[in-house]
Amino acid sequence: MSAVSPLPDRRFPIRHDWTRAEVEAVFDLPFTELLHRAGCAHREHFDPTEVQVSTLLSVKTGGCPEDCAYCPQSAHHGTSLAASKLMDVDAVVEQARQAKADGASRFCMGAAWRSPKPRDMPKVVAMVRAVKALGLETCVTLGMLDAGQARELKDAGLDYYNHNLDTDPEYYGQIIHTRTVQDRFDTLTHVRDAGMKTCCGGIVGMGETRRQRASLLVTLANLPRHPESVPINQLVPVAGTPLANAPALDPFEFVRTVAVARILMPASMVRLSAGRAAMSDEMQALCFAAGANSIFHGEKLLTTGNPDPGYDSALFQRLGLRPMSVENVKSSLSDIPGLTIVRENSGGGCGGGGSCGCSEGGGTGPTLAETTRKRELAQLSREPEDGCGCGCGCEHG
Ligand code: SAM
Ligand code: DTB
Ligand code: SF4
Repeated sequence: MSAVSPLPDRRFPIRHDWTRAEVEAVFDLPFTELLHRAGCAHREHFDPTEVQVSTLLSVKTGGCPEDCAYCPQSAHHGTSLAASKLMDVDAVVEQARQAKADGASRFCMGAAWRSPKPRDMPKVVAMVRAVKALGLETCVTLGMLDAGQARELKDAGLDYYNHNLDTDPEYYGQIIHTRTVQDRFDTLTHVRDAGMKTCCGGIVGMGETRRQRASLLVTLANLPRHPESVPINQLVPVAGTPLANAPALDPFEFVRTVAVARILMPASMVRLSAGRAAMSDEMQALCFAAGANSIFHGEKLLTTGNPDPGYDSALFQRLGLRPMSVENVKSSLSDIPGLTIVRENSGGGCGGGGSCGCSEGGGTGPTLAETTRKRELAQLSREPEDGCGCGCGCEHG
């Protein structure tokens, strides 16, 4: 038996230099291979039996001036949704207290705004302070923010700001006409600069191609900092919206999207977000196996349905999953010491041609099966690997 050599620290480091071709190759992996790799990435940063649980509340519903094609809250579409005013702080706090009692670690408040008006800010700030005082993590999603508004929310104790890119920047103009993707980037910059965590993901099933799904995930992963939370929403088709009759996406394609998000952003919470009510138990289980480790719990999302809370608890029990405590949530992305930051392609490559999802791209090398077998053997026996040092177990240095 040869001497034991330590395994590389991180086989799935934090990278900001993904190319679309590389990510498309990850998408194209055989399904079980993709899930295996996503599972490895997940285990490198998290306990895969723990799922972070958030509860969502619409604090200001409907009548939104934006024209997002997917959204039932847009005033541009003929949905039957009644618009309502910003809720009172006490009523919001009561709901947050209940969410905590039901096991949530984070409380997310959403408003159907293009951006908050100055007159709205004091009430939102009071909501954030009060919810934070309950010992919950706080998240809000209010549309576009300027730098001052972001600082105000940070000072109130806001942990996360949810602001999704929603789709491939090149497809964006077909889904939303009232703002640009650059507006989205600007708000994300203000949120990061104010010192808050970002919750930023997208929607799949809006008629986009796999290439466009890959492009959305590349854009997210190549942001200056990975969003600490990455919601992957499946379109909830709502009558009256332009996407009401969008053709349903193959469930395996949704699971693939979750898996690729996990590989690209290994230390982020990947949230199995909207659309769970339409998913089978088996599909949700596959999403957890693919690295999803966060959900919305509660009978409603913002305006549409979510699985019954009792049903979710039973599913967790059947799958051997448990809610993540607030303390463990805090050990995500920004709190892990010593994460490798790889900003540039290091050349040479492991031979996976980028398809193994490791930090080394390019080159020619062993087949997928060889790579996988060698990696598993290396893990089991902890014998020295004759690979490239990227940890993928290949034979090219
Ligand atoms: N108005 C703010 C904004 O757009 O940023 C915050 C609220 S908005 C409803 C938050 C997110 O909900 C959107 O970015 C989108 O990802 C998601 N969403 C809205 N309608 C959806 C639908 N029908 N299916 C899936 N996700 C949806
Ligand atoms: C996110 O990405 N998904 C949530 C949350 N962020 C705010 C919203 C889902 C909304 C689904 C449609 C609705 O219920 O209105
Ligand atoms: Fe308004 Fe947000 Fe809905 Fe777009 S997604 S219409 S910005 S509430």
